[in-house]
Amino acid sequence: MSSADKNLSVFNTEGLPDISNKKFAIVVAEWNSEITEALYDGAYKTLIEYGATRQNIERGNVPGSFELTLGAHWFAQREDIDAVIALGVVIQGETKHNDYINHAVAQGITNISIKNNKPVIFGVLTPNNMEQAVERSGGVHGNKGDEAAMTAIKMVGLKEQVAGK
Ligand code: RBF
Repeated sequence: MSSADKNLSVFNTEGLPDISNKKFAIVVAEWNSEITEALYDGAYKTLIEYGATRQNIERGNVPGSFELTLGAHWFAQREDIDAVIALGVVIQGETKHNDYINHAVAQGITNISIKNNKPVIFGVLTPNNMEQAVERSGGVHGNKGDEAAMTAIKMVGLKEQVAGK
């Protein structure tokens, strides 16, 4: 399926790990908050739907997507946290900053994921306009927050598999 047709809320759920004792942190950018709140709702509900408990999901806010890296790093450094989900939206065309922000955050999230040896998920929408953002935050293309949460769950499972647990 091409990425343009993909529904972000439809996934293969075979072999998911037991996450009832796993801790998740969700870091949410406040910029474009009408979209990022919808991403958060999707991520939270997906974690709960697949077995996480409410007390094992923590939330932290950052002003904009650029700050997601450091916010996520602080959570990722905590030993009790198993995975971090970083949520933001940078609308291309609205700002020349988008390239810098997107690249910096993508690179930053990759770095802190490796540095902390745990999943840190890039749940940042990079749509061309607000309409596309709405379509991907609970609209016709599903919700990027759902997909980011499912990615976190799958990576937690893979880490256990590789560790032989
Ligand atoms: N943060 C976002 O999460 N999404 C954006 O689309 C976004 N656009 C920005 C455009 C400009 C011109 C500036 C200066 C900042 C933008 N930010 C955006 C905020 C950025 O991630 C960060 O919070 C600020 O740059 C910190 O001062």
